[in-house]
Amino acid sequence: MRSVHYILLLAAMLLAPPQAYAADPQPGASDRACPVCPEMVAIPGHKFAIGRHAVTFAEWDACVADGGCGGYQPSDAGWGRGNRPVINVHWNDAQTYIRWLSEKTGKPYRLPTVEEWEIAARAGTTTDYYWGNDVGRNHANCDGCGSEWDNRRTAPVGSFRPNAYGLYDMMGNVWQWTDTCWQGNCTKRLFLGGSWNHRPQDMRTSTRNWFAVTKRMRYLGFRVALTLP
Ligand SMILES: [Ca+2]
Repeated sequence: MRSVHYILLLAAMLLAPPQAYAADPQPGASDRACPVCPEMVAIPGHKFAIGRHAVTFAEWDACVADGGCGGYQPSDAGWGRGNRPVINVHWNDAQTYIRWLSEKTGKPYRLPTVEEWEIAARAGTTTDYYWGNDVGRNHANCDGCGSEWDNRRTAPVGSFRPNAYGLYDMMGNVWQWTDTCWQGNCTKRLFLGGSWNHRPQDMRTSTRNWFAVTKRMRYLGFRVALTLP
């Protein structure tokens, strides 16, 4: 079944007309500003787009190879780079990537606010998880999600079904930094989404966590946002 789904998905991707929101953003339209730039999805009813996936090691390493990101090469904890979400990046590290991406493309990339992140994660749902109120089995990667990566390591991005906006891994896999300061103190920033190493309930958007902007963890990454005209 999995391979049939994959082939159908591949066919749909190949046959679908290219969509670009550059001139007139349509909700759900996606765009990639450069070959190594994150694919961005326009959120319906709002003037922002957000990454379809968390920023990957491949995307981070492209920044480093291009002379950006302060030359910092985060450890992958021995799990592999490529299509896995970048980890061991603190909030200030994320800003170096965003600076590089914005300069490279001339577009105003940034981290999403917690409010934007929640809107994107919920995708119009009011349930605890975007797939329902029950964590179920194999909807995400967390400590108790029923995936092969549970409580062991990150999964390659896009290993689970996306939410209704076509966003992958908005719950589980890695927590994701936001732009929002902790109680007005901007030396700490909020992050959401839970991780491979945390309980199912931590993936709920009502769970907001925070760290100092200099804290690097192997369960914490980020996803970029983009203000649309
Ligand atoms: Ca754990």
